[in-house]
Amino acid sequence: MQHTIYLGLGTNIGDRARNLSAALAALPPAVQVIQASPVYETEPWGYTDQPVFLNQAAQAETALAPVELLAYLKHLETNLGRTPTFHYGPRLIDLDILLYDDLQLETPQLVLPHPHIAERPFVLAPLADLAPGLVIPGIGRSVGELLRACGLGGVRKI
Ligand code: PH2
Ligand code: MG
Ligand code: MG
Repeated sequence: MQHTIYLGLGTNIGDRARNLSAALAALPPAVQVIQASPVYETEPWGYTDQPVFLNQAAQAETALAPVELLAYLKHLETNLGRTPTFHYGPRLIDLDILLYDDLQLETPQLVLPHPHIAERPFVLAPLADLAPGLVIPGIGRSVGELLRACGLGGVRKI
């Protein structure tokens, strides 16, 4: 059975545009991309003393279960050249599961929807380009509403 997912992509090391396109190209066949958002340049959030990011969102379909999808994305990050840094630190590529159908899940490994989805303009802005009316499970507000509430501070479409 196919599931609809939304992924958040982020990068702030190396050839950032190339990292995003390499990640999208590497997702199939297990993850089929339906649409990818425009790319945003975004100020670092959480830990600010690091280079600016490029962020993007993608809508995709997969038959993988949530924890399988997480393992697949981690494996892909490593294959694309990501090496471990510190919490919120610089990364060559970050592939986060933002939404998985309308699933709400809380395990030590994985929380869905993504726990910070409602407060991060670098996630909401590209997501709003794909699905402004999508209501976030557990929050009950649409992506567009959440983006208006948190504002576009620190993000610009490139
Ligand atoms: N990812 C982080 C921490 N901070 N800031 C921006 N602008 N974009 C990110 O993707 C990002 C971040 C941890 O995943
Ligand atoms: Mg992340
Ligand atoms: Mg991540």
